[in-house]
Amino acid sequence: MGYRVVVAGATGNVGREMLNILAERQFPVDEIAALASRKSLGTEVSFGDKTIKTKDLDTFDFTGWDIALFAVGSGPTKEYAPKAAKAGCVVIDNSSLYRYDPDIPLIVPEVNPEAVMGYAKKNIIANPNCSTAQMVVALKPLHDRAKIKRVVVSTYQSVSGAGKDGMDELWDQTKAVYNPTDDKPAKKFTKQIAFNVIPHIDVFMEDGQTKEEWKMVVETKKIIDPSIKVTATCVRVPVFVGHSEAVNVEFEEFLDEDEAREILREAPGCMVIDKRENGGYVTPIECVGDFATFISRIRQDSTIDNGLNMWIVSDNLRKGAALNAVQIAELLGNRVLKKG
Ligand code: 2RA
Repeated sequence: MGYRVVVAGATGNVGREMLNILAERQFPVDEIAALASRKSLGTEVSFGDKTIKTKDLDTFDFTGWDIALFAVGSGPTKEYAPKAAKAGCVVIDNSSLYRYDPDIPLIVPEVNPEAVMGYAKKNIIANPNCSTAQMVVALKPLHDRAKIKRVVVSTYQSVSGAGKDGMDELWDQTKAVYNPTDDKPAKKFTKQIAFNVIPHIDVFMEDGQTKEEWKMVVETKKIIDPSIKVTATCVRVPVFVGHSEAVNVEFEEFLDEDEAREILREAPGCMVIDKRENGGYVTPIECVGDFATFISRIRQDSTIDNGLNMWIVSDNLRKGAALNAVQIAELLGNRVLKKG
């Protein structure tokens, strides 16, 4: 006995990965429905070795369906997620719409699985921002050992975080550098992204942070511990898939780099690749398609008493979005919606 599962936003980067990962992890699916906007109606998407035609999100009846993975952005989520939840279908939403609602759990299964029990308040669970998810997977086991006081993070975020349009823009601009006649002005990003980096993701806020940076602060507090101070600089880089983060952590007590490395080696969802030699670290191109959160460059920060530096890399479409959502569905299945 399995579940009747819906993927809303099935033709987008994240929606397609949700279908791939449901199949790869052999999630117990009795029936699958792939939903898209009217303009993508009928588009065929893959689910394992099957091909399924998308149905219209606008007219879909969620009654009798168990779980709906949403990857449609905040606007359509606001319109359709409550409809699904009211019909008794548990929504796992990848947009930022519900992440900061105190009545809706924000979950990274390796970090705060117990929060899944809070789903019933609104029948909705929120998936964190991609840049937050990979970071908290690495931080939680260290926090449990030496209590984190402060985190300073700089991100190097791939263009796939901005969707297919972001990937197309990098591709087109890169070609145009060699074929000026192909030149296309920046549209998705504020400046040229090919051979460039842009210190601006999402909108600017009153205090000079961008909303992407604010998300990392607020979500880390909600997922791990509200006492942790976080400051972030989020940067878009000319990489197709894979977010990287340079993370500096200050603890309440001293944590030796070797002990930290051993803790991370044993931690759920983490893969430590950390040798002080050529190539002894992970780069984003190597994480694509993998489930793991990779940690490299673990070293003491000798400028403060209890500090560590590290490099964290993960596939932003997987652990940063689709994989985390499927893992929440697994958690729901194992702890709440037991079947069969
Ligand atoms: C980005 N984290 O990378 C945002 C949304 N996926 O653009």
